[in-house]
Amino acid sequence: NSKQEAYVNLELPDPTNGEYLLSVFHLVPGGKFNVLQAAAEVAAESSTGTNFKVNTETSFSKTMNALVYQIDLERELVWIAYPWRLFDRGGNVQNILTYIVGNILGMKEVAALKLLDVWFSPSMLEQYDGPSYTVDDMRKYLDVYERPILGTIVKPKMGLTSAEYAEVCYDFWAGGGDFVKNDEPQANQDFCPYDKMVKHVKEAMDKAVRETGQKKVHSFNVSAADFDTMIQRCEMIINAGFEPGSYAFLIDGITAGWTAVQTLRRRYPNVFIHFHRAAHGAFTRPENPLGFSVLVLSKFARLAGASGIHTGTAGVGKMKGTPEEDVVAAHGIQYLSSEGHFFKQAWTKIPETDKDAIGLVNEDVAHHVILEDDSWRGMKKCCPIVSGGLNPVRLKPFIDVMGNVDFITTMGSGVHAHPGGTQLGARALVQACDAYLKGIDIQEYSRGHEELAQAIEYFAKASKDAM
Ligand code: RUB
Ligand code: MG
Repeated sequence: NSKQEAYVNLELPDPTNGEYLLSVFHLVPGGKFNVLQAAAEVAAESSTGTNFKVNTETSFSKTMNALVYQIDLERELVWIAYPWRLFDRGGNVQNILTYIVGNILGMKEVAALKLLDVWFSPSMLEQYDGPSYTVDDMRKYLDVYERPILGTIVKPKMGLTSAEYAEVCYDFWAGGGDFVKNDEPQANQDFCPYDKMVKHVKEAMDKAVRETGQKKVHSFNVSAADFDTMIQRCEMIINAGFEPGSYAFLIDGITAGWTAVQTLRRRYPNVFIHFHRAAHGAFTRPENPLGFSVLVLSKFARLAGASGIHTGTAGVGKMKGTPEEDVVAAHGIQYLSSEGHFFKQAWTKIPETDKDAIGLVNEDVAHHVILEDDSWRGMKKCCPIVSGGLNPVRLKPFIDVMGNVDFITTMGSGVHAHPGGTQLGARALVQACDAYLKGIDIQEYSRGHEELAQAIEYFAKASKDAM
């Protein structure tokens, strides 16, 4: 049929020639459609088309058609190439998602449609910001290297006054922790006004820095109803006198939106932009047949310029997640080159003038390792933030599945549920990390480290009770 003629080309000569954003979907057709028909409908609706062929097409508009270029019937997979000239100029991530995970997720023609992986061509990467301030900058500020950055989320999630909130921050920092984040709903509640929260956190941080001689970071939720309020929150933090480097801006990127993420990245290139992802489960959970993967979400966060995004605990914590999903996503955003579920993505920005010189213009680059170590011209890394039901006992098991320590971890209950309170909870976390670094089993290390011993007893028992 004409839909298939226009939107399917199983002989597309070179999908990696730089003109396309490539994608892989898991697709199960709905109703009476076969895979190819459903795939053609998906390609049409997510690029130039609609359900009927329209008379207003032009010869140019047809060159913007997305093309189904590969199908695997057994695995129910469909590969689609999107000419990236479709997308809004100016590095707009929101616009891409409007196409490729837009109307198509609601179409009758599909019973299952999940975007599993995407590949950005080097020429496309050049158009997007990527991160500016990275975890490496945060490490420099904190003077913390070769171990995870140890953080907490203040709990209870809501209900503390600004002074009580700041006291919890102080306790965590005084106990040796590096990083505190607002829980994502923390905003301007009547019982905890934003301006007072900021002021008290500043005092708590100053005190903790004075007493410990260590730098500390606080990540403030700046998500808000509108642009002006979001910016006011950022400015309030900056004007409260915090040292540059000691504050991050947290944006709940799915509920607040990609425009908010990119606004922060562009306005505040010298601030760590912390992407929290509340609601992602609606799209990412494997049992949901519709949506997109954690890897796809994470890759777009990097493209948009988030300094870090939550990537999940790979099943070690309380959220559903697996190493296949969460660790692949974490590696996908922290390295310059990584194997995704289907595509190898090399995150290299190639200056216009160099392209010919290194012969990448029309070459198949998807399977090449391009200038891997040449990080100065690569798109900068985006830091995995690992959180959700972790506690000191689970630090090492997580590092083992992650395979590296280049991440920020935030443990809420894992710190504040410690029988001795937040400060001892922080010490237990630091001790668990020390034990890992020294290669000593935490059980053994806990002899002589009282706070860790208490944490082991409490959290081991608590997780047994929860079984
Ligand atoms: C975790 C928490 C975060 C979740 C989000 O608190 O408040 O919002 O980590 O999940 P706690 P994810 O440490 O007490 O469980 O990181 O998977 O997006
Ligand atoms: Mg939270």
